[in-house]
Amino acid sequence: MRAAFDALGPWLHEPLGPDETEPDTLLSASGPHRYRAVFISDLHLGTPGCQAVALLDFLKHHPSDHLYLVGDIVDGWQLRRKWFWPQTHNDVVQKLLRRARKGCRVVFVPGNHDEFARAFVGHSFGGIEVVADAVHTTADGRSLWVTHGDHFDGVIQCAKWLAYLGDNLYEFTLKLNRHLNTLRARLGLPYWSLSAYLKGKVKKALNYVTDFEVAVATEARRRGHDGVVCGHIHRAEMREIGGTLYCNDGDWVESHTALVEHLDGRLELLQWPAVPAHSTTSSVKAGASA
Ligand SMILES: [Mn+2]
Repeated sequence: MRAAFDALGPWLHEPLGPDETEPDTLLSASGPHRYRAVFISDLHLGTPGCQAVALLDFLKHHPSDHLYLVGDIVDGWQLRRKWFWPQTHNDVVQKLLRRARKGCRVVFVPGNHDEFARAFVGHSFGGIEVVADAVHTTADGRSLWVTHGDHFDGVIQCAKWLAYLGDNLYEFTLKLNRHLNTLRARLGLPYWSLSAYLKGKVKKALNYVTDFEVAVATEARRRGHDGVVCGHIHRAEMREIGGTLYCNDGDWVESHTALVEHLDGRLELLQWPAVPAHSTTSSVKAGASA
């Protein structure tokens, strides 16, 4: 571990200069694979949890035409409580600015932890556009709605109340079940568990992640898009929900995950190692592309 850390030394401690500590060959055919778009979120810069070193390494190896920063990039909530800003976090910001300067379209969609940036929607900082939400059209013509996703917390809070009511309803069904089966017994019918039937449904209603995913995908469809790219819940995922493509690009606190679009429009979830191994990225799971 120590050796790996020492090996990183040179570029850990040497700030990425304004000009170009990285050779431009990185962008040539012999360099790393080039992507059409990269989506990352939940970096939480300004907190000790942010895996800035792994992120710098990932960015270096994934040049792209578009880069979407899908919210919770800088953790304003934590910074207000306790200032934490090491050199590596500066390096990330410099890297993002440099990428914009080099012709990559960098779009920043603020999240709840960097909601201070929502006051600057419509402006741009050093070429980084700040927008409330975005629409990305893939090379194969799919329309993806790009949003952080925290606005759906309210919807899910409502869903929790419904689930709570559902729970009380469950108590009621237990009673109803007893009466129902007394009646069924009198009629000579076998026992049937209404409560067991409903229990599964209530359990499902209590599943926050599922609620979030369904709520976001439903709104994307309502807005007329083929899919959605979001973050917020720190859970990378890509799957169809009711005919809408739901993509969550994960986070850079625990999972080091990103969503990428290949030049042909194919989308893929990538997981990058915590300690840079300078190897190829691995898919989060087999077949996690669409
Ligand atoms: Mn968030």
